[in-house]
Amino acid sequence: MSTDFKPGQGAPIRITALAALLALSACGGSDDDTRPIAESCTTLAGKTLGNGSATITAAELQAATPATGATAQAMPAYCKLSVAARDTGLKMGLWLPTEGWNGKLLMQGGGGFDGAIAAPTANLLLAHMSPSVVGERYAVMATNGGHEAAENANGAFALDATKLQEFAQTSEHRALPWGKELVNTAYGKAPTRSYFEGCSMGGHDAMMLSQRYPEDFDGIVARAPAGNIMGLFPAFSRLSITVRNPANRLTPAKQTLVADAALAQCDGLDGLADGIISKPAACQPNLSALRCAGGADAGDGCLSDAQLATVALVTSPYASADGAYTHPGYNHGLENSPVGWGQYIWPNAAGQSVQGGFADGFVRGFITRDLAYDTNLWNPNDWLPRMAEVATLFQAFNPDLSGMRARNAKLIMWNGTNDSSVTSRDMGRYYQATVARMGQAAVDQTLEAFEAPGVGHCGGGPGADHVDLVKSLDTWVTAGTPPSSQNLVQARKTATGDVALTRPLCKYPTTPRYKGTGDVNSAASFACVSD
Ligand SMILES: [Ca+2]
Repeated sequence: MSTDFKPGQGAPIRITALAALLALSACGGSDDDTRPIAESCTTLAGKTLGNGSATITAAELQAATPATGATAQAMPAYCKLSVAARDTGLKMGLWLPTEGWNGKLLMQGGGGFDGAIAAPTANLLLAHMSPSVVGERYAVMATNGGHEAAENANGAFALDATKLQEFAQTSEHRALPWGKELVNTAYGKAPTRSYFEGCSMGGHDAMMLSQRYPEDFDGIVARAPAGNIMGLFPAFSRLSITVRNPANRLTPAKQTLVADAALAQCDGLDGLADGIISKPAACQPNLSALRCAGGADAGDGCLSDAQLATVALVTSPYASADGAYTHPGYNHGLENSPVGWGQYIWPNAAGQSVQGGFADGFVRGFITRDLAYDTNLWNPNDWLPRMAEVATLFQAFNPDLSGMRARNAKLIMWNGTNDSSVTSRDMGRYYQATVARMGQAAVDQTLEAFEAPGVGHCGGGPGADHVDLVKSLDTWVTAGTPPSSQNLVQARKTATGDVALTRPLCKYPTTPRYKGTGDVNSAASFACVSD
């Protein structure tokens, strides 16, 4: 006999028993008491939740793992629940610590075009995950964004209006109540706080949740926050089309000419020539000395006019004809690095860049809805009505955070200054827009933004990229102390997990400046300055 609730039959005995248990747990015991779940975990498989909107498709116990050297922290034992929506492709994973749950729920964002559920990780070298999520034993949940990765090529999933909507906006908002319900079912207690952390497209989702669904989370961490997604993709498109032409590309030697020129003119602006450009806004290097005589390509010792134009295009703003979609361009720095411009901008041997792969998917699946469309021909200005339709779902650049402000919820933004996917200039633009919209005092209660100088997309590079922003967020939410008052430092780690250098986490728009004396690898030798 099914244990599912059937309308008109009254509640089955199991649910009555559960209600009695809940009542008991509410009346007796200390606040720290939660129901032990190691034995009940696997019995949850097959049950429905969300008033029948979803099913628990699998429930399994995952054993704890010990710390491994300096690179992997200890992983607690989890009850792992897999959930699938009954009506769409939306799936969710939920990891419930079987012992020592800290009473809080954290949702992780996905990346790229999603299509997979990101498990909590104990890898301390993955900069885009706050280690306290595992170390402090949060219940962790994540979604697949509403579709499977097999549908990502050419953005094909976006041909389906429901999948487009769930990916662009609603997957986390829809799944969160399932996570809260299961936490309550499993532990007999609702989470005391619910947080979100995401990077890249997960950072986009963090911004979407902040603006459209401010009731959902008590605090949000947005790393590489791609909220201006409708400006990002046209910028991806124009750069990827440009570098498909071999004449517009830079050999590695030419990339290094540009990188060296940028360092020569910009590295010392922060008081220390350390390979880290900490004041990207002030870094506008003059590259005229790199021009080949006559402007035609004359080998690796100089740049042709076409190559100089490519560099200028990378760092220049974009705007659609109607001004609705804009992008501020990318910062100089790491022009010759695989974690800088080499990650998303420079193409492979076939002429395709990572930006190009995502732009192709956006143009084909989201905009033209033609999976064979020749993306080299795409001009956003020819597609403005469709851009507007998609923007309604997808864009997350509204500087009005009054919904979060009203609930005293908190938002932390973080972006590497040499991210060649999500430009940190957009984080600065967004921050300034919130100040213009809400006023500095209200923004200070709701939002703090941080640049990570010399850091690429979600991490990597010569700069300091590791900082536990979830821990900082939790302190802000529960104790009222904003991140900028927590004396936080970011660290760069070696491949074996050792700290190579630290830098202060400077609240935007301040930047770290070397004091002139002291250990150049220590954050204590730097001050956050506004000059
Ligand atoms: Ca420097």
